[in-house]
Amino acid sequence: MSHLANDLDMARRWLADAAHVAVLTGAGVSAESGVPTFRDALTGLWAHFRPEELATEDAFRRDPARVWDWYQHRRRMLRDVLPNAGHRALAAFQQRHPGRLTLVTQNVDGLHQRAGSEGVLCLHGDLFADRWLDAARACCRLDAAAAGSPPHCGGCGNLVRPGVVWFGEALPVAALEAAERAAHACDVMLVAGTSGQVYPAAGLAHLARRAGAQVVIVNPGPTELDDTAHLVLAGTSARLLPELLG
Ligand code: BJW
Repeated sequence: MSHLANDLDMARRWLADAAHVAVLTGAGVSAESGVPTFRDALTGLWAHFRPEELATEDAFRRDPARVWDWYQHRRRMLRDVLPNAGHRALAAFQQRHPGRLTLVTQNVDGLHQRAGSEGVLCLHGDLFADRWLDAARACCRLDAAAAGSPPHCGGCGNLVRPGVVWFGEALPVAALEAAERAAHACDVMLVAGTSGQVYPAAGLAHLARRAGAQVVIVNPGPTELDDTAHLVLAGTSARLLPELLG
């Protein structure tokens, strides 16, 4: 039996025995749907920017059109993609084992939900949601925003921004607290398709490990969390998640 087959076997046994499984996903789980990972999304026109230069409030205030156009480009790209076998395996496991799996995602693409996963804890927001940059005044109505790049309030000029969590912004409290509870309570934490560079999301793997869970990584490349894991399964999520959870 190969090294990977042995490790897969062990992870499958841990999952079979686990009363509660927490899963943390990142952009890599959508790669096989044709969605570039977060760091790979910086191609073409945007290739010379670092993520921190686009995904921050400062960047948006400095050049709203540039940042808005980057998000519109990503929204358009997502219209034509479908969930892949990795998303589907997670949703199917949850359906077969109600209450046993909590899915926490850093992704903003909605593909887990479209695959049928329920109660997804979205730590970094929703790419398709809009909200106001500054506190909404009486004149600010999203359904009546004046067209533009970005759209704006015709009354006061407030700008529309994507409903995602940028660097330096707080994560949604309820989702983060529920994710921390799941990481603390799980027997196995599966970490799939994330570079593990961004906190507090990456901290969930450390939390789970400290609380006694087996931590299993699924990723074709090295991650910042490899040293925290009991098992690192080198492979893609569309291939390995169905094998682990099927
Ligand atoms: C495959 C694959 C295949 C390829 N199958 N895998 C502690 C220490 C140091 C710094 C900090 C800290 N705590 C907080 C910080 C600061 C900061 C941070 O973490 N900075 C680091 C860069 C150092 N964190 C924050 O600012 C967070 N906020 C915060 O802490 O607030 C505090 C606060 C409290 C109270 C009031 C105010 C403030 C917010 C972080 C928000 C992150 N937002 C983004 C953008 C979302 C919107 C958008 O999409 O545009 O979220 S950044 C970006 O990174 C995005 C992602 O969700 C996130 C993670 O990226 P991910 O998913 O890991 O993607 P990649 O591209 O990095 O990796 C892809 C992986 O897939 C790779 O490993 C590939 O190998 C793999 N892969 N193909 C499986 N087929």
